[in-house]
Parts: sequence; structure tokens; C-alpha cells
Amino acid sequence: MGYRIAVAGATGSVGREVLNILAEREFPADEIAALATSRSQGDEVEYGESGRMLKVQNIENFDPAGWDMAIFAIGSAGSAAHAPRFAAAGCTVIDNASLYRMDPDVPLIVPEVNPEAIDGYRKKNIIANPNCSTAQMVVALKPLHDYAKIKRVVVATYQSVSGAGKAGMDELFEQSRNIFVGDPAVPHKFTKQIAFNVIPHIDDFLDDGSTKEEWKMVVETKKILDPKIKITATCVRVPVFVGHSEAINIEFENEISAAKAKSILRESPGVMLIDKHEDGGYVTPVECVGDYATFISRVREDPTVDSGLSLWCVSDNLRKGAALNAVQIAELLGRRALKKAA
Ligand code: 2RA
Repeated sequence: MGYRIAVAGATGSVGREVLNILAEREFPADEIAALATSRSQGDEVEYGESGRMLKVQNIENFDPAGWDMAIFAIGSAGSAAHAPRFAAAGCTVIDNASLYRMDPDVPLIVPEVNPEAIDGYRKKNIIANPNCSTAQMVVALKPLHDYAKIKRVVVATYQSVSGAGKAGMDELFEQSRNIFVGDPAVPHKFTKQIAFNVIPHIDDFLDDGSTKEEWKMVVETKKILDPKIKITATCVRVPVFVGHSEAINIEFENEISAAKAKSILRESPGVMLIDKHEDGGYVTPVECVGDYATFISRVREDPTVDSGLSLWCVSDNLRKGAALNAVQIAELLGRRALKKAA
């Protein structure tokens, strides 16, 4: 017997990826419900490339009783409105929004990093999916932390416009076209022109001058990996459609060489090491699109500290940064807790 699983936000870019990945990975689903707001009610979405079409149901009227789990990709307001109702009905919510991530009664899970934390889901029947920039970074950091204990991380991100949803992708496309034909590139979604530019600002500003995106990288990494790690982040939007990149500098308590780090990363779950010291011997965002892995390149020692490394990390933000991680949590939940299917 398989699961009854709902996908809320099924018409959005992350929701569609969730359906693609459930189908690709042959998730043991007996029944799948595609949910969205009333605006999309009656639309159809495809279950992966199976040709099987799912009719979109209005989440407002959906009764979650008898459903095993629901993956939510409907933003914090949608999660606030519906997650407690689903959870109370016995349907475990795997939430992609930021709303519950730092709730001490909600586990924040990256299955390659802290699968054991999932057992805490029973308190609220909700599990949180981390922010995209955090997810790929902790996959890269975890095996190195296990070996040499990380003291401090300095990260700069290069985040694609799909992190801001379809509107972000449309804006990059429109502005690029406008610039080519001599029309003005007016910003709507982003705060400045994104085409042929970079913007050092993602999410709201905080009182200390950092942004909420930067804060998320700090607090989520501590919750998932180790509260003792010091982290400072600068998050930047770049004119790339899909795929977040990160330049990560790591300082360790114990000694670790670049060669040792590479041999560890080569064997680490979720990691693909592509690191040749030659032209093109590294991964760029366009190459990671549609892939599951967190790609690591440019691993090298940092001679300015006793034990330090710098590396380059790239991943599909709609997949490992959102939909894939959520589906991996659903698989983990099935294996560890619900145990209905193999
Ligand atoms: C972004 N972190 O890239 C967001 C998406 N979760 O804007």
C-alpha cells in the first residue's frame, strides 16, 4: 500500500517541480492531489512527463483527513492559513515556506545532513524545508564538518532569478529583450535592473544592515548543522534563470588539506565533485539545471588561516533548493515514520 500525498501550490514553479520529481523518483503514491488557490481551480497539471493529468483542486475546500502527507509550496501566508488545518487532520505537512523553519517544535531537514531530526515532526505534524541557499551549502559543509569541525564560514551567493518565482524569471526575460530592442528595462519584481546587472539585495533589510536572506543562511545552517558554527553571508541576485552559486570560505578547528577534502566530498551523499584545474573544469549554473546534485568545484586551501578551504558550490535551486529536498523529506518520512511502503 502506498501513500496519499497532496501538493499545494501545484501550478507554481516549485509545485510543478515537486510533481516532476515525485514522478521521476517513482514515489510510492496511491493517490496524488494537486492543490492551489481558487484562481487555478479546474486547471490541469501533468504528473511528471507521464502524460497523466491532475485536475487542480481549491485548497480552501480540500479535506486533508485520510491523506498521509502534503508538500506545501504556497508561501508563508498560505502555510499560515492551511498548514495547521492539514496537520491537525493527521496529514503531515512538508512546508517550503520560511514560516515554521525556526520554530523549535518543527524540524528543519536536509536529508543528507540531519535525517535523525525528522523524529521531532510529531510535535506539530509539520516539517520545514530550508531556504534554497542554505540547503545546498549544508550539503557541502556537512562532510567537511564531520572530518575537521568547522569554526567559521564566509559565503557570498550568486542567486538566480527563479528564486523569486515566475515573476522574477519573466522580469529577466523582458528586461533583456527590452535592452536589445532599445526599450527601457523597468524593474518591478526586483529593486533595480537585473538584466546585465547584479543586485546585492535579496528579501527585506534587517536593522543591522543585513538582509533576511543572509539571516536565513546563518540561523538555518546553525539549526541544521551545528549552532556553534559562525557564519557571515552576502546574498546577491544575478541574471541567471535557474541555479544558485555560492563562493564559500571555511575555517576549521582541525587540519584538512584540499586533497583530503576532495576525497571526502567525492564520497559524500548528494555531492558531485567536478574539479579539474583546467579551462571549464568546474560547474556553472546552466549545467546544474534539472540535476539532483550539489556540485562542488574549485576546492583549494586558504593560506591566510591555520586550516581553511575555499570552494565553489552550484545547485538547481528549484530542485535541491526546494522541490527535491521536499520530496526527499517525504521519502524519509515514509521510511522512518509512516512505513507504509518499502
Ligand atoms: C531566493 N531564497 O532565491 C529565495 C527563494 N527561496 O530569492
